[in-house]
Amino acid sequence: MVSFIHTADLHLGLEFKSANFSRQRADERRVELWNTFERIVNKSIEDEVDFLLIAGDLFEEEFFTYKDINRVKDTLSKADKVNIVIVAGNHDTYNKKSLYGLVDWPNNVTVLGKEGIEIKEYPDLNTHVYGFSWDRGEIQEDILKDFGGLDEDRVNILVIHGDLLNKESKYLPLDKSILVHLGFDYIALGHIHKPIIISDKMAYCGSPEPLDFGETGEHGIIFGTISDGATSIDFIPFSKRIFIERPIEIDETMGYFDIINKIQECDNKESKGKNLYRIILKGILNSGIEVNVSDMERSLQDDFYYIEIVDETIIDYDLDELARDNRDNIVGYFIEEMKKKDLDDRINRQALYIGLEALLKGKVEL
Ligand SMILES: [Mn+2]
Repeated sequence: MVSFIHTADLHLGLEFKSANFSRQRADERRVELWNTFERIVNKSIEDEVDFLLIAGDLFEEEFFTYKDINRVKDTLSKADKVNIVIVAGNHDTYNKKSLYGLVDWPNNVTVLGKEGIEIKEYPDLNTHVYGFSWDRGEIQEDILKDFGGLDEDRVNILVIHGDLLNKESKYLPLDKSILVHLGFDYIALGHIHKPIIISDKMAYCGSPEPLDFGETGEHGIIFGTISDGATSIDFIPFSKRIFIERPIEIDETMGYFDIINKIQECDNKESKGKNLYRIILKGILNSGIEVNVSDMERSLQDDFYYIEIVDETIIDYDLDELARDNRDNIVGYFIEEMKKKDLDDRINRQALYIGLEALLKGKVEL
């Protein structure tokens, strides 16, 4: 039996500058990527797996330094009984300038496939591991077209970073049916950050630590075994935190603190203060209530590790009454004009309310 842990897309070194995080939260997240990487390596030691497969985007070359790659090396050196196979992805390309080439990797670590698909043989484990590393940020060619047959007396594993979901992708489009027919016992995929088990012989493990609100839900690693030609894999949640996007339904009877309370209830007890929340306010908002999302976020900061609020509510104006009361002024004309548009359309409705807001404020000041 051969056992393995499959990870990818750690993006070590990422600075989270594009996220809305505070400097402190961004720094913490960056440290947590490192911690999770170390936890994965430690797990591979504890579980005594034969292989740790890292399918690309281990680090962010834009931010990574020589000291950082040395830290990767030191971390991987600890797992000296684990065979570690790394392939490069589009964020950690392996070319002349690459940090991968500056390190004397320990015996247990192989960075595979610098010049096309490469094979590493592990005779003690009767296993052949194939890998392909990116040398540039975009690849569209069919790198598998000349791929020869496998030695079926061995366990065969492929580690590759590419896009199985989009045939037009600039990020190494991979054809699922072609991959299946190659006959590998397991294909360890990287690139898509959401974990996707494609079959028991092929999976995206996803990013073990999610990077933004595009990566909601559980994130982790894959543990697998191959024995007598049968592969068995399990997804293991492993991230320190998860991103949660939650819609909250508001109605016109709710006051400001009703809304605040409803938001506070989102973070349930056992993981309180741990996860990252995006709350989307939906429904009808009483026209007498001010919702200022940044003020709300600030007042809820102590209840959540991270919270951002998106206001998608519709203000509860009685349009007919407003129009009647303002028959002869600009407010009334504006409402009649806007009623000609499709007010079920969010943009139109938003325009109506923003306009009303401005006109009504103006009117009060008069
Ligand atoms: Mn990635």
